[in-house]
Amino acid sequence: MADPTTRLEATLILIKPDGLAKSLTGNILTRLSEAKLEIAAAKCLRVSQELAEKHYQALRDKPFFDELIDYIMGKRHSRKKVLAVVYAGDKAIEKVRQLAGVTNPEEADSVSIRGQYGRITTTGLYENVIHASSNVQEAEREIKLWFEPDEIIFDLYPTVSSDVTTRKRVWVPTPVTAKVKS
Ligand code: FUP
Repeated sequence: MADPTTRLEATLILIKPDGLAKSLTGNILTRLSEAKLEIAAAKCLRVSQELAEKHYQALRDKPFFDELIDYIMGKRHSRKKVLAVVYAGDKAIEKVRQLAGVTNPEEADSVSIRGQYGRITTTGLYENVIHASSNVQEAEREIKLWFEPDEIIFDLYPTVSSDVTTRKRVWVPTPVTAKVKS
């Protein structure tokens, strides 16, 4: 069995709805590229109540929890989606957290992503434009929550084959058009 301590380190980042509404995607990805990590997975998705609550389960007793759930679901912004990206590489978690800055945008280094682009709302919620996993355990839990194994190009964590059959939408086949005689 592979030694888990030698595993490729990975971290989850989310560009939150405020980051997308402010057209910061390009700037944020450019800043994150400074860490010289590999993008292992990426997708744009709408966040369900269930996913939001699971993601922030550790904060469920906080007074700002309901506001936080509305925020990550995009209910406070014009963009009801997030961009989720998995970065992999040496010290990925620490490098990305460094570039992201601390949770409170007012306390974050002014050249960090949160320091540059975040704000505190009038109700006191930190709208800090980006989520970044804070440790190895959190990264694993979050990556498994947001991505299926086949959506990630590296084998980050052990998988098993499962025969579960689920109904899913597929593309309608493109009709073969008859050749028009000239
Ligand atoms: P972080 O790991 O930096 O995202 O920080 P937390 O998991 O503690 O917080 C998650 C989110 O809750 C933050 F991104 C913003 C929000 N939050 C507040 O609005 N106020 C707080 O005092 C703490 C967190």
